[in-house]
Amino acid sequence: MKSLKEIRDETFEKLGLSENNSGVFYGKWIDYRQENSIEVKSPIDGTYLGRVSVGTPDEYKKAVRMMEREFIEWSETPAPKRSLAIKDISDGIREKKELLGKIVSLEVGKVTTEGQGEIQEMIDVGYFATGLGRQIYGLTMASERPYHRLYEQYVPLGVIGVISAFNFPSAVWSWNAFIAATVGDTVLWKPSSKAALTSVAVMRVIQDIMEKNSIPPIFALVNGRGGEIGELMAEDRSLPLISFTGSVKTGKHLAEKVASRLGKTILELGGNNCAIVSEKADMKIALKGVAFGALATAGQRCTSTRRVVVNEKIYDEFREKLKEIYEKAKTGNPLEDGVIVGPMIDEGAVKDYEKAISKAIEQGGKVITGNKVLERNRGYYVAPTIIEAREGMEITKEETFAPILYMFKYSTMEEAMRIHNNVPQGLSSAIFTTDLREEEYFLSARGSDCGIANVNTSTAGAEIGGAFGGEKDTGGGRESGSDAWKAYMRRQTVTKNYGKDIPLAQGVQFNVE
Ligand code: UN1
Repeated sequence: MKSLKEIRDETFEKLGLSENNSGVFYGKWIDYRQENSIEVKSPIDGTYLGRVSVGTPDEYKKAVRMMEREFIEWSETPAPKRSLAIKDISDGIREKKELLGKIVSLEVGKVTTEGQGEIQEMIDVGYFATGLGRQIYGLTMASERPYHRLYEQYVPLGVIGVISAFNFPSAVWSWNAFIAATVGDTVLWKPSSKAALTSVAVMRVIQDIMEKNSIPPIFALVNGRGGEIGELMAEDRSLPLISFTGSVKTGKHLAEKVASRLGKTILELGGNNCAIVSEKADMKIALKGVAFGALATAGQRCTSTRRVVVNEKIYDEFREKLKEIYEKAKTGNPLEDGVIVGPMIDEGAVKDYEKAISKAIEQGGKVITGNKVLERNRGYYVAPTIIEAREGMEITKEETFAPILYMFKYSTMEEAMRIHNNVPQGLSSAIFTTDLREEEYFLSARGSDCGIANVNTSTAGAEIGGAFGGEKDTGGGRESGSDAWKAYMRRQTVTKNYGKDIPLAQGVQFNVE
C-alpha cells in the first residue's frame, strides 16, 4: 500500500491543493498567511498534511459584504435556473468524488467507503435541490372578502451562516448550502478547524465549476476558530440565519447570542441514540444494524448508536453475538481494505473515551469487550467497547463521541421505551422487531421522542430525502430533505385587493369621507 504522504501528494496535485493553502475564499482566494494558520495532521498516523490559513475579522466582514451583494442578483434569478447551477455543481463534484472522499479520509480518518459516502451525500442533496428548484410553493387561502386574494409566498432570507463539524466535514455543509442557494440565499461557511482541509478542497472544486459554468460566487468560505469567526457570526445582524452542527454546549451559547438579536438558528446538536431490540427481532438484521450504528465513523456520528436496549429473552445471545462482531471488526488504517473502524479524530477524543469508560465502571457498568487505547502517538485508535449498564447510570445520558455502546436489558416494551427516552438528547432512534404492534407503539406519541425513528434499520445512515434533525437537547433544527427548505426562507402572507372598494376584515366599518 502507498504511504499516506504519497496518497496526499497525488490527491493534492489533482485537486490543486498545496502544502500551504488559503482557507478564505470570497470570489477569490485570499493570500495564504502563516500566522495563526491551522496545521492539518492525519489522525490515521500523524502524517503532516499541510496548513490552512484563517480569516481575519476584516476578511470575514468583506466576505459577508460580498455575499450580501451577490444575494441581490441571485435572489432575483428564477429558482429553476438557480437549481440548474446546483446541478452543475453536483455533476462536477461527482466527477471528483473519489479524490474528495480521499481528502475526507485523510483529514478525519473515515474508512474509504464512508469517505466516498460523504461525497455521495453532497451529490444526492445537490440533485434533490435541483428538483426543489421547481417545487418551492406557498398556499393560497380563501379570502373572506370579495375580490381579494390571500396567499403566502416564501422569500429568500439573505446570507446564511453555516458552521459545520469535523465528522461530516462537507456533507452537512452541502445539506444547508445547496438548499439555501436553490431557494435564493447566499452562504458563508465556517468549517470546523479540525476539518479545514476538506473545506478548501470542496471549495476549490466548486470554484472551478462555478467559473466554467458562469455561476456567480454565491458561496464564501472563512476558516477560523469558533471563538473568533463563530462569535462574529453569532453577533452579526447581516446573517439572518445560522445553521450550526456541533456540541450542545456550543450550540446553546450560539443560540442565546443569535436569539438576543432575534436571529434564527438551525441547530443540530448532540445525539444519544438508542436501539431497542425485541425478542421478535430478526437477529441478523438487528446485529448488523446495531453494529453499523455503533461502529461506523468510530462512533463519531451525531447519529451513532450509543445505547442498545435488549429484551431479556434474547439478551445473552445478542450480547455474545455482538461481542463476536466487535472482536472481529478490523480497527486500523481506514484506507486499508477490510478495515471497519478507523481512528478517532484526536487525542482529546481518546481522552473522552477513557474518561467515559472509567466513569461507567465507577457507576456500576461492566465492560464486555474493548476498553483499550490501541494507539495514541502515531494516530488515535481505540478498541470499540460494549458496556453492560443499568438504568439511571449518569454517564449513559451523556454523548461521548467514541465507539462506546451501553447495553441495557428490558422485560416490557414500556420499560424499554422509558430507558430509551430518559436522556436529554433526541436525535435518532431505532427499533428492531417484526411485531407490528411494537413497531407502532415505538412510533406513537408514547414512543420514541426523537426527530428520527427507524424500524429495522440503524440509527445512523439517514438518506438525504427526509428532514434531518432532532428534539430536546439536539436543538429542534431540520436540514436536508422534505420541506426543510422552508427554514432558509421567510414566509410572507399576502392579501391583494383587486376590487373597486376596500372592505375590511371581520366586517369592521371605517367611514371616512
Ligand atoms: C452527523 O453525524 O452530524 O445519518 C450527520 C447519518 C449521516 C449524517 C450524519 N447521513 O449518519
